[in-house]
This record gives sequence, structure tokens and C-alpha cells, in this order.
Amino acid sequence: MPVKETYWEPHIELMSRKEMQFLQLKRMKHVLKYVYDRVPFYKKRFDEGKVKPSDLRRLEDLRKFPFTTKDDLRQHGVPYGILAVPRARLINFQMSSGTTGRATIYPYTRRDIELWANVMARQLVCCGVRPGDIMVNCYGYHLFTGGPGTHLGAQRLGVAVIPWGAQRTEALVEALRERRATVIAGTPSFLYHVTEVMKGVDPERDFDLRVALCGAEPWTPAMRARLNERFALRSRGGGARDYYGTSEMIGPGAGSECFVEQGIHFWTDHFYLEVVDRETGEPLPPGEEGELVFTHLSREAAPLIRFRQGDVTKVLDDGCECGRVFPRIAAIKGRADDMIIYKGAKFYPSQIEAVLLKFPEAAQEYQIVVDKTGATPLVTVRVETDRADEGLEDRVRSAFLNELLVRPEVEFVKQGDLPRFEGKAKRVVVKQ
Ligand code: DLL
Repeated sequence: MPVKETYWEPHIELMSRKEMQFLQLKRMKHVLKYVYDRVPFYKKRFDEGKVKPSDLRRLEDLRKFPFTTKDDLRQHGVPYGILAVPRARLINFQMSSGTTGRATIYPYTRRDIELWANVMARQLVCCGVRPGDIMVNCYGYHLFTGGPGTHLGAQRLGVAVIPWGAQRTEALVEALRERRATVIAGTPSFLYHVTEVMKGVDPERDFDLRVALCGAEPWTPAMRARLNERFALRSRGGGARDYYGTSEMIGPGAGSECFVEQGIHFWTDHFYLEVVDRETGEPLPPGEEGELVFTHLSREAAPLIRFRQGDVTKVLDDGCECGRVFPRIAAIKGRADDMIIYKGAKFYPSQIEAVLLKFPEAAQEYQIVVDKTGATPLVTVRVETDRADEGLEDRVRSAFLNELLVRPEVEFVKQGDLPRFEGKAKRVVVKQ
């Protein structure tokens, strides 16, 4: 373990696996009884599935319990339909970004907010943020969890936050310079956009940035390399780090990369982790890719049991140099619903991005158009570039073939022609 690494809660983060399992089991028994006694939706669900909270003796027994889906939440009316406390105990609401339909609202008690600040402080430390840092927070504020969650954690840790949101990019470059910011937080697509407008800036001379907290959407190793280089993060011993969470879990605050940058440590003392086969629902062993499912172990307002998050990943459960007990998951490939099936090949938008980032002459902005109006679907990748030479289309299409086993059409458009996004980038357009 590196001597220099520090931890927010070493008594938890450096526990043995056995101690962690003991803690999880205690919390899991509690939460199953808690929702069964308080939330009519769960009582009905467990009764229908013929399971009782007392059927859980070992952690593995959780698989006997039914899943919760986003549709369940919509049907039972979040936030109030799944509430485990009186409404008067709520002190906050946040919203999902609505990537898969109507946005849903999630409630927090005072204890939930305490938990959020704490897991976020843990996550920031894990990413390499330290008290005394100055952070520009480019996650959106309002109902989206990204801005407020990052803000809470930074303040808990003792970091000065500049609450910027995802806007006014040129002024932001000035703020980074003038305030000597050391940390920048934002969606990777927005941060990339920042690097596009900072013409004439020498990041080693003009900036003090060390860590970039990148999350809320899938991103790639090539994107990491670009952000590291353009913000000169490595020259100060830091880097762009993967930063995960969902509004259903708590917002950002479910886990992050450490300095090793090999997968996201998942805070399994609060969010019990399963990766399941999407078709059969059976839990999968480490190394096998499937859908992420989590169970709240310590939330108060509306804990979720076996919630099917839809994100595609796998557990990389083989310990980590940083010493943390928490298992790691691989970078999220995308949501299972985002998978594109084209001529029998299956791929995610993040794989398209990984290919495009190999071409410095193509900008990072792209859009995937899935046209279903003809007899067979047609997938076209629209890519911004001002430097399309004759052979570029062929080179890009061959690279797609190598990576995706299929060759989508490629269309080049002028730089600046594709939409820019203030929050999460929406890469796929479906024509029905
Ligand atoms: O995006 C929470 C968040 C805010 C995380 C800021 C990190 C930073 P939702 O709006 O509910 O919550 O969207 C959650 O975003 O299911 C993933 O598909 C995607 N996502 C979140 N973090 C990552 C990440 C916030 N690090 C959905 N890598 C999730 C890839 C991510 N995808």
C-alpha cells in the first residue's frame, strides 16, 4: 500500500473483507425488515414472492428477494409511493436526469443528506482531492444530483467550491486561471468542451489543475488521456478520475477510482452490489459482464431493494494497490437500453467514442443516428471535423470494423455543427 495514500474513514475503508461482510449482513437484515414494515409496496412484493425478511440468513440469500425496477417506481409514484418515513421528515428532493424516460424524483431525510455528504467526501479523497483544494464544480445544480452532491462532499471535506454549473465556458476558463483552481468536476463531454475553448492557454503555466472528477456519462481511456494532457493534470501528480453514482443510489457518491485508475471502487457498506445476467436475473461472478443491481443498506427516506440500474459493467474483484476493501467495477459501458444492435453486432456509444478518439483529425463531438424508417435499420455516425482528407472516411470505417465488427456509415460535418450539451451528452438519435 502506498504510504502517501489517505482515507476519509480508514476504520471502514481498510476493514478486512470478513468484517465488511459482517457489517453488510447486519445492515441488510435491518433494511429488509425496515421496508417490509413501512412500505406497502415492498410488503406486497415480498408477500407475492413468498419471502420474509427473516429468510435472509447469509448475504447470498438476497437473491431470493424480488428486483425493483424503474417502472415499479414510476407506477407506485416516486417519491411518495415508496416512502418509509412521514413526509414531514423529508428535507430535500433530487431528480434523475431522465435519460430513460420521464424523470423521477427522489426524497432525502436529514440522515440521508448526512450520508450523502459523507460518501461524497470519501469519494473525493479517493479521487485525490484534499482539504485546502479549490474546486470549480461544473455539474449542473437545480434538481440534478451532480452539482449539489459534489458541493456537499467538497464542503464536508474542507474544499472551497466555486458553484459554476455547466455554462459560460469562456468565463470558466478565466475563473480557472484567476482562482487558481486545483480541482474541476464535470461531465467529461463538458470538460472536453472547456478544453476546446481554452485557446492560447498554457495549462502548466496558467492553471493549477490537478484532479478532474468525471462522471454522469460513459467515457473512455482516450478521453482520459486528452483531459490529462490538456489540463496538464499529470504534471501535478493527479489525473482525470471516474466518478460514479445515480439518483436512485443517492446521486454521485456510490464510488470512484483511486489513484490506481483501474476501475471504480463501489461503496458496498452503503450500496450492496450485484451484477446480474440481464436475461435470467441470476447473479454473475466477478469478471462477467452484466447489469448492475444495488440494494440500499443505510438510506432512510426510501431505501430500494435489488434495484435494476440498467448500467452495464462487471466486478473486478481482486484487491487494489490502494488497500481499500471495496470491490471495483469496470468503467460503465453504457446503459443496457443504449445498446445498438446493427447487422447482428452489438455495441455501445462509448465504443464509437473510443474509436473516434484515435483520430486527432476528427473532433470529439459525434452523433449516432439510428434510422429505422427503411426496411433494415441504418446506423450513421456523424463526426465533426475541419480536416477530412480523402482517406479519412475509410480509415474511420475500418477502425469501426476492427472494434465493433461492423461498419456503420460515416458522415463528416463542420466543426460546431453538432449540438453541445450543458449536462449529459445525448449521442444517439433514433428515427422511427
Ligand atoms: O448522473 C449522478 C452523477 C452525477 C454521477 C455527477 C456522477 C457525477 P442520474 O442522472 O440518475 O445520476 O444518471 C445516472 O448516469 O445510470 C449511468 O448510466 C450514468 N453515469 C453516472 N456516472 C457515470 C460514470 C447521475 N462515471 C446514470 N460513468 C447512470 C458512466 C455514468 N456512466
